[in-house]
Amino acid sequence: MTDKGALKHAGIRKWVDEVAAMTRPDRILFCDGSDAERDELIADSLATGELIELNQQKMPGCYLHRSAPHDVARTEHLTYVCTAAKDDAGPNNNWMAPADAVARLTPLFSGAMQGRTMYVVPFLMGPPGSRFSKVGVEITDSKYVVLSMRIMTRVGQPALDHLGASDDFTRCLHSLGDLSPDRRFIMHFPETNTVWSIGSGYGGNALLGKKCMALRLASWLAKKEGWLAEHMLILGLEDPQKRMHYIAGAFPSACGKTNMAMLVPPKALPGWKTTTVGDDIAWLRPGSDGRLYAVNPEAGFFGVVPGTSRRTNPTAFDMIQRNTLFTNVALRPDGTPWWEGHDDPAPAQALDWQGRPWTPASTEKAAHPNSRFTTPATQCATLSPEFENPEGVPIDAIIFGARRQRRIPLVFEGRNWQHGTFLGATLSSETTAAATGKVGVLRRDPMAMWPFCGYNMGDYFQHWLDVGAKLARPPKIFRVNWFRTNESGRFLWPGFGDNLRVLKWILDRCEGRGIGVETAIGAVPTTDAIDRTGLNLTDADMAELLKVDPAEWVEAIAGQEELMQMFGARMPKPLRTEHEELARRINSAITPPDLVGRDSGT
Ligand code: GTP
Ligand code: SPV
Ligand code: MN
Repeated sequence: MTDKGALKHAGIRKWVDEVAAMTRPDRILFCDGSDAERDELIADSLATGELIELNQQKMPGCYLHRSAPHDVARTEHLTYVCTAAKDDAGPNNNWMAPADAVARLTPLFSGAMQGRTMYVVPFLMGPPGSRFSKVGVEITDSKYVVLSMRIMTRVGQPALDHLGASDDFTRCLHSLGDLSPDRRFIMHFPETNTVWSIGSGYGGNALLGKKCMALRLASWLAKKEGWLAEHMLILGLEDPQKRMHYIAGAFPSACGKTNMAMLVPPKALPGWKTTTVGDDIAWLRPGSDGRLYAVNPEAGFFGVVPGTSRRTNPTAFDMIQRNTLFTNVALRPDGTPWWEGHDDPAPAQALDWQGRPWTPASTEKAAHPNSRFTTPATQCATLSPEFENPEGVPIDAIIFGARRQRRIPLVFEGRNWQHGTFLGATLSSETTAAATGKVGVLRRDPMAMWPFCGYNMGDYFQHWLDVGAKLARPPKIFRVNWFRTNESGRFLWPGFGDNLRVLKWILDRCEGRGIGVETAIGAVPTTDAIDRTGLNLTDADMAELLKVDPAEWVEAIAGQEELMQMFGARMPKPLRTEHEELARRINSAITPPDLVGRDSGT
């Protein structure tokens, strides 16, 4: 970390000067990504209380950060896409005219860094040397953001090397402001490749390389350039015959991407091996061989802590024992973190995520439900050898998953790319703590991208169809649901490592094996098509997991009609056709043709 003098790039210097004139920091520091810089940032953060040291004997390099109590998740109602034409942002985004957004935020940024240090963080999204990688520069007044960006992206020289003399970098301006939700905005300007974020120090609101750049702005760019920026994990699975298969999976926030990306195969299915390429974002491009290739633009994992345990996700649990930032977890007297779903029982006493005394008798959670870990990808024991492959990995199957207590079977298969795109476009999920607002409310979340698509989603659906048309060997597309419950609210499916059993069926189907029955919604496995070796799951539960009840789908079709109308003329015709086709199939499943025949005959 050096004074701004070390900053050679003219375009960055010019922009830093402009921002400094507005925000008036006491000092400007330029981040180089070095270990010395990390030590200095940590020492300063410990001194100010922005970090709390965890037990360094048990968890070396681990620290706790407590965010402001009203700043614990993404705030979608304060997130805008600012395009010249409102229709380009679409009904899926809050919109403000670019000039109005600048006028609204300039007073908030003016003098916002007085008494503070401004950090200039050049970062690279994507592997060094890849023609697909993109450079951003984040200006921030938060040390926690700098420390997090150093884990989540490639900071310093790799970014400057990639940029060279070019001025083509995303301008990411961030200030904590006063952390008040009343003066918080996350503004995207895709037409000028810029993000302005103020008033939050948390996650996707503040680590601007992630959702703001690598999804919202990247999706806009991807539309122009013929690729896809998606909210997807990338998993490599080696089968017992030692063949590698890659699966990309889109699940809404806190619906299982990190866990699937690090899945530990069940003992009863020997010979399977997991390799992790990414847990949150995939940049996908058609390759010259007609296949779809995926790159993970991130360098770390910003994962949900609650529920992470040796039992559910041993790979993640081991990965976060060192060099990890914990945000909003509980603190035990021995200086180690704790959270709901930890293997250890609740401690007799602890400090909760806000630093208040907590005991098992407390009615509130010890860790915030959206508490997170920030860990370098290199600490993941299953990290793929292809993690930094500049061309990415070829995708065999795409799966769309969501949190659905009812109606949606454990797995089913789309008939082709167009039908698969329809399955993604009609995804809905029960809301989670990853964004502010009520939890457990069913909402539309097409492709798990509703909060992250930086342009009109009608155009985005068309873009999916266009990309598919360029693929001679498109991935097969599936829907999954790990979260179906029985009447008493218990999850029917064991989930986690056992999800491999479903992935195995998916890969079988990709190779023309695997038994499925055609239903109105797509091909569903028969009850014995999913390998249940060593699993204590009754035939009745399996049947319930795979059940397609046409009567339940009538309501779904009505909901899809709303989606069609919301996008009006921008909804691609082929997806309307798929919607009508589903309605027709469900109708005839409810009223079988032979019944109609008999009725009319009497
Ligand atoms: P973001 O980082 O917000 O995008 O989330 P994510 O999709 O990576 O979700 P993650 O894997 O972190 O899972 C979120 C929560 O769902 C955690 O509490 C997990 O324990 C739980 N979860 C994940 N997979 C499963 C599963 O297969 N079954 C069940 N029952 N719960 C799961
Ligand atoms: C999500 O909400 O999907 C996340 C966490 O991955 S955040 O970076 O805050 O968006
Ligand atoms: Mn996410």
